[in-house]
Amino acid sequence: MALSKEVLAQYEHDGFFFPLDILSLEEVGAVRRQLEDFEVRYQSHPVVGDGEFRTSCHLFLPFLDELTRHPVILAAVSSILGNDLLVWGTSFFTKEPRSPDYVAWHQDLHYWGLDARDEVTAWVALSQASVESGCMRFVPASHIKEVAHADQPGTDAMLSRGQELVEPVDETQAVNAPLLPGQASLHHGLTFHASLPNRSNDRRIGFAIRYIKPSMRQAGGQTGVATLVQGDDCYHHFESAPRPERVAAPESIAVWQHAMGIQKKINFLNMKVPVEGKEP
Ligand SMILES: O=C(O)CCC(=O)C(=O)O
Repeated sequence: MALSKEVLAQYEHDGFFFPLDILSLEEVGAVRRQLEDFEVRYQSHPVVGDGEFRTSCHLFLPFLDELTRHPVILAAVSSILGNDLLVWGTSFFTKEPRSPDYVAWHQDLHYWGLDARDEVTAWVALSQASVESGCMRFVPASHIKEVAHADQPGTDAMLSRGQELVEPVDETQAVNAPLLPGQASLHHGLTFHASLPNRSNDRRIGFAIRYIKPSMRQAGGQTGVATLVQGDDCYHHFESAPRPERVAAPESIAVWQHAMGIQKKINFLNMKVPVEGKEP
């Protein structure tokens, strides 16, 4: 369903909105089971094993490709970006039970080398995202301008570069965004957001889907890879990714490797401190 006028106005003012009901408990359980089955079966895989798969694995996992096309998510995101939608990338943010992993305050678009701001992330909770398990936190109305970031890589920082805002955030302004399994939040790529460690006994699993308008371009002369999930792409600014037909088929993994190569280059373009093995 499209976002109501009131919700849209709230999103435009705050730069985020939650919760949206996307999957039933049974449906989200099935997605989580498929994911965890994949994690166990492929943990020693030379290419996608050991956490490497967590970025853009919708390119080789059909059940996640399906989730990026969920009609409720597409209707909500279309209310903001219009009918034509590309998925530019996806990321799993998985915090193991009682793990110290955290996400520092940051703005997504600062790092993605895109030439405009027509981007929305749908962050889908595949397990409970509570204050205890380290749900997302947002600063309302922070998406108005881009601000300076610095790289502070640390072992528990989940972002690839340990990127964080240079100026401290006024934590009293932060809004927690707790979600039940199967619910999602939406946020704009310039909204300040972060999350604290998981103090619960379950995994906190978030699947972030990055939607853009096809008119966007990858800046810096790069041609990114993106998937048309609704409407038309009359711009062809991105290489189009085919839909995966079965789990981890070699041809889909090849597409993913190609896309990851480009994405890493973009994300690490101005990298000062090398960090291996983390998500872009
Ligand atoms: O899952 C988190 O805690 C952070 C997610 C995030 O930074 C994002 O989706 O852009």
